[in-house]
Parts: sequence; structure tokens; C-alpha cells
Amino acid sequence: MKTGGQLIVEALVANGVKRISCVPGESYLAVLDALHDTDIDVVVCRQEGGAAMMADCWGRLTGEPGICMVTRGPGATNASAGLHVARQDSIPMILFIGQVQRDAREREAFQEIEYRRAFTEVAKWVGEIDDPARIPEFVTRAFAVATSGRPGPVVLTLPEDMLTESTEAPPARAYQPVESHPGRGQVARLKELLAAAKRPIAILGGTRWSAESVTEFQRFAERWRLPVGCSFRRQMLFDHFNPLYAGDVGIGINPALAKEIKEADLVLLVGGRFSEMPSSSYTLIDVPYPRQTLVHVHPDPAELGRVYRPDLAIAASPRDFVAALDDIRPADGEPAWSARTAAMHEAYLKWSTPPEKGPGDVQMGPIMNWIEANTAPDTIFTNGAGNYATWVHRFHRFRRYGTQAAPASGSMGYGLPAAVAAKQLHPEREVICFAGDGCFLMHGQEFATAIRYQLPIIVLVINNGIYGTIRMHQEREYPGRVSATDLTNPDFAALARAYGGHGETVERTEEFADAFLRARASGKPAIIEIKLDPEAITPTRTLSEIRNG
Ligand SMILES: Cc1ncc(C[n+]2csc(CCOP(=O)(O)OP(=O)(O)O)c2C)c(N)n1
Repeated sequence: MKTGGQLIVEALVANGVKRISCVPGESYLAVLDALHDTDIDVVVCRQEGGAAMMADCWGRLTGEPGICMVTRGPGATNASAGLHVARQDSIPMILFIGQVQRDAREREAFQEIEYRRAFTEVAKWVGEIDDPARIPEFVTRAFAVATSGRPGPVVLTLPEDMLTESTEAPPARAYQPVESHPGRGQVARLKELLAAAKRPIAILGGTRWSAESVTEFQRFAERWRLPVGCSFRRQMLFDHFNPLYAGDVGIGINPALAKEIKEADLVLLVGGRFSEMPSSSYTLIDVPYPRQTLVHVHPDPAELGRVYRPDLAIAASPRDFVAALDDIRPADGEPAWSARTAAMHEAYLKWSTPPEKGPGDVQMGPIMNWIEANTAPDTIFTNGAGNYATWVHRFHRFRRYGTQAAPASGSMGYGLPAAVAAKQLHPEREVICFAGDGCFLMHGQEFATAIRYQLPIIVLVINNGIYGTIRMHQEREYPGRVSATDLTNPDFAALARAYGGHGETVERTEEFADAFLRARASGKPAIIEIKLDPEAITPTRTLSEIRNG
């Protein structure tokens, strides 16, 4: 006989779970108690939104569901910030929520929410476990749903009295991952389409990739001399130094690349949905009938034809699709588009070279150049949302899979919890979080989590004193009418020290290198506050220029 709490934990152990993030609550004490006797690392966080984002980051970097546990009501609504990221970004994750006892449901008991009604839109599946004997069934399904097809977050709610009830259940077994393969005829058809194309391009996105499949796709692209772009915040899918790399298909896309996509005759879309941000608000590929021949590869058949009607729809995960590409090889000789591919890479290199000079005493361009020259190719970069993120997305040259954790959903506050999570996964690698002054303080309290677990991440807080992105839109739409976009900030370096970390303040460009090296040498979680002139709102246009049209 085992309690519901013990059965939950037994199922997690059987599924190979090594760590979970949580904020405790009285609603799931029985699970916390059962965790006491396992080797699972329980990462205690300061707010459930950050806890859920940590689980998202584990799921993002490993492909296995990240596990998070929170209490009912306010714990669950806080966690929904991370649920939304995992949903939009197609990340496997399981969120366990303590629930009110079974006989109190539907009375609006203390902190009661009916999660199947509340979270259906932000979770892939929401289940409530009424009977402890069914825990193995529900947990197995949660792992399967979170990882199969288009991955996403699953919510399992646990009535408090169910967790203390004892029952007999069979020993837990691990879930079986579900693969998805392209048909033979489909791969042959892809070869015909490629052979007939004059201006092809591949755009990589989504999840269910791996380091091996990224390398395999690179080899395929090399055989065909295909230009390759990466979807918004999915840059780790292609080595930016590879001469086939054409750039970031995201917000503020290189206009030359946008033109190439519009004028392409074949678009090979692998893994992503080509949603609003990568598609420049659905202008690069026509909805529903693309001008280009569209080959869309996505692990969820329901995504194929949902927005864009493809000419060839392949229901397969990127991993399984790429594994089938070895069979298709071009005829001997250089493809006709080789020179175009090289020109697109040249255009990318120019576009991703930062400006030397902008307003103020701190220049982000040279700082980015310094970071590029002084960090290892396996460094993990995290960020949230804000104009500051442009500096990473446009000027950092990603080299490897597993080096990026950034929300395609555009959620502020993601970077810090993601950095904490990434450093736990890869203590041997450097982890750098980019944050704005707005972004950082959304989940800034997770700096205490970095301190608690001695995770020497380096957080760059790019402080311009404003919610810059919104100010930029405001000045463009309502020039000179500033409303709700000014901020009053703490001394971020002093804040780092107050937590027990290392703090630096950079007010001039030339101070950055030494500040970074001291932060690295400190061996502590560190914050480097970079004071950026609010005029430097984009790498190329000042706030005043935007205001003045
Ligand atoms: C959770 C969340 N709230 C609000 C927004 C809207 N938003 C997008 S960017 C932004 C401002 C970001 O400010 P900051 O982090 O200081 O970076 P900056 O744009 O100034 O570089 C806001 C409020 C969002 N994307 N996510």
C-alpha cells in the first residue's frame, strides 16, 4: 500500500526525473514528504512564475518534460506565466498543482480553481487525479502528451486528500516516446521539388531537435548548398558561422532576407509554425495559399494546413525528418543557386556586425564584440523580452544546439529563471542572461535561487530606465505623449551584493571587459548593470528619431 504522494514521486523516479522546481504549499505536503526519500533535486523557488519558467528551460534544453510543482489558487495563477511560454514555444513540461480536497470542490473552497476550465488554453492537457490508483495512468499520459506531436505543457491537479489516501498500484514504468516519420514517397517528392527549384530557402524552428539532428541537417544543407534561416528565438538550430547561414527570421528581420523569402520559389519550413513574429505578421508567406512552393515539416499533423496550405505536408518531428534526408542527394555539380546562398551569408555577416557608435557613454556594439571574442561556443545565452534582446538576437553568433533559452512567446522575465535552470543542467558551461531593467525585475527574486544553489550565472541588466520597447511604440504612435513607460530602479549592483552575489556597474564602454572578468572570477552569481542611454533604443535608430518620424 502506498499513498498518492508516494505514487506520484514513484512515477517521477520511474520516468527518470532528476530535478523539479517548486514553491511549496500545504495542498501537496504528501508529495513533498515522499520527495524527502529520493535523489530528486528539489529546487525551491521564490515565485511560481519563475519556477515554471525553470521547468520550461529544462524541457527546452533536454527534450524531456521539465517538472514543476505549485500550490492551488495563487500558486497556480502565478505559474501560468510559465505555462504560457511552454505552450507557445512547444516545450514539454508537467505542472503539478495541489488541489482542494475532493468533497470541497465546486464550493469555491479556499484557493479553489477548476483548472480544466481555467487552463485549457495555456496547457496541452489538464487532468485531475481523483483516485490514487490511477496515478500511474495519469502520469504516464502526462509524459506522453507533453512530449508527443507538438510538445507542450500538461497540468495535473492533485486533490489534497487523494494524496494521503493509500492504495495498491502496479510499479511505475517509464513512458514510451512517440516517434513520427516522413513517408518514403514524401522524401522522394522533396528531392524532386529541390531539383526543380531556382531560389530555395530553408527556415528552421520549433522543438524536437537534438544536437545530432542539427548537425545532420547542416550536412544535408551543405550537400544542396541551401541557404538556411532560423525562426524567431530558435537561432541555436544552425551554426551562424556556416557559409549557408542567412540570418534570423524574427522581429526586425534583415530586409534583404525578408525579400529573399518573399521571392523564393521553394520554402522548406522545418519544425516551426511560422507564426506572427517569424512571418513579419504573416507577410512573408501568403495565407492560406503561399506564392512559394511550401514544404512544411511539423510533428503535429493538425498544424499542417492550419495557416498555410503546404504543397508537401510532412508530419514528422525535425529529428525524425532529418534522419531521412540522407537518402536524397543532388545531382553532381554545384546547384544553380550557390552564388545566391553565398551572397545571402555575406548579407547576414554585414547585418550582424554591430555599430561602433550610438548615443551615450556606453556602446552596446563594442560590448557585443567583446562578448563574442571572449566567450566559448558552448556558452548558454538566455533572455526575456525587450528591445535590449535585439543585441543578442542580431549580433550574437550562435554556434551550437543547446546554447539558447529565449521565449518565442515574448514573455518578459524569462531570462533569469532560465539562466538558473540552464546552469543547473550544465554547471561546466558559462551562462549569460540578458535582461532589461523592466525584464529583470519581473522575476528578479530568482537571483536568490541562484545564490541558494551557488549557481554562478552572469546577468547583464541593460538599464535604460524605461520599458523601452513600449516607449518606442508609444513615441512612434503617440509622439511626445509619454504614458506609463518610465521606471525607477534600484542600484542593481548593490542589489546583487545584498543577495550575496557579485555586483558591477558599467557606465562607460571601456569598463565592461574588466567588470565581466571580475564577475566571472568571483565564482558567484553576478549582476552587471549596464547603464544605457534611453536614446539608444535600437542599434540603428534613436528614440528622438522615432519620435520625430
Ligand atoms: C510579461 C510581459 N509583460 C509585458 C510585456 C510587454 N512588453 C514587451 S517589452 C516591454 C518592455 C521591456 O522593458 P525592458 O526590460 O526594460 O527592456 P527595454 O525594452 O527597455 O530594452 C514590455 C512592457 C511582455 N512582453 N511581457
